[in-house]
Order: sequence, then structure tokens, then C-alpha cells
Amino acid sequence: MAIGTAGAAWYWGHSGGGSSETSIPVGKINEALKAVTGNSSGTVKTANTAANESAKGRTISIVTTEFKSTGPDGKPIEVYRWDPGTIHVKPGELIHLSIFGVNGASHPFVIEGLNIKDEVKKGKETIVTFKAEKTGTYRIICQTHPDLAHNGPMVGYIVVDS
Ligand SMILES: [Cu+2]
Repeated sequence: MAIGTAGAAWYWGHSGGGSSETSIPVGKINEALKAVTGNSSGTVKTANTAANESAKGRTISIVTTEFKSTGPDGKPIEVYRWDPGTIHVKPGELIHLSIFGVNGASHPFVIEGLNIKDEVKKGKETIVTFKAEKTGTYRIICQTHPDLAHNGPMVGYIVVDS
């Protein structure tokens, strides 16, 4: 009889290896956490850790994409986009916008109203960090593909709303 993966896993799982912690009921863990933290919700998140998380900021990931087609005249139609094209953030929220270049060799861009200018290259991640204090819509515009005439509009929207 061949020893299959499942059989091996069964044996290992019952041999007292690293699986013992999975047998503790969740209720017991919450009781223990409550005892330690005095927090009725049973979590260890304190005002301090919440502040630390907020100080670290939030990462939002987008990519560069490309739509390609052939028009009725047989000519290629091609546009570049940010994807997703719209993101929502809170006023004053620290945001790390990670942009990964999938399609297109290079996308030099600006974010209006935030004084940000950078570039996304194929196969590379560009991260820009910002806080938008005022509600409103801030456009992220690729300067190579800003409109239909230049294989765009490669324009995204950062919506700041509370
Ligand atoms: Cu572009």
C-alpha cells in the first residue's frame, strides 16, 4: 500500500505535533483575553494600538491596465487605465497608494491638488504617500495618456469623503 499525502497528514495531525492549539474553543480564548485586557469585547486592541495603526496608514493597491480592440475601420483601438479607477479615502487619512505597472512601459503621473508627481514602470511598484485634508475629488492623471487622443483617458479619481 502506498502512503498517500492524506494518510501522512492524518498521522502527523494525531501525533501531537503543532495542531494542539486548534482544539482550544474560541470562547475560552475570548475569556482569557477578557481577563488580560478587561475588555468586554474580548479583543486586545487598545486605544494605543488603534493609534499606531492609524499612524502607519492604509495601503491601497491599484495597477495599470490596457484595453485593446479593433475599430470598424480595422484600425487598433487602445486605451490605458488605472484599475480600480476610483478609490475612496477619509479626510486626513494617511494613505500609501501602491501602483503596480502591468501594461505600458511607463506612466508618468501627477495627482492634482496633492502636489504629487511620480512614475509607474512595467513590472515595478511605485508607492506614493499622502493625506488629503479636504473633501473632494483628486484626479490621478497619466501625462502620457491623458485623453482619447493619447490612448487614454488614463485618469483615476481619489474621492475624499467622510
Ligand atoms: Cu499612462
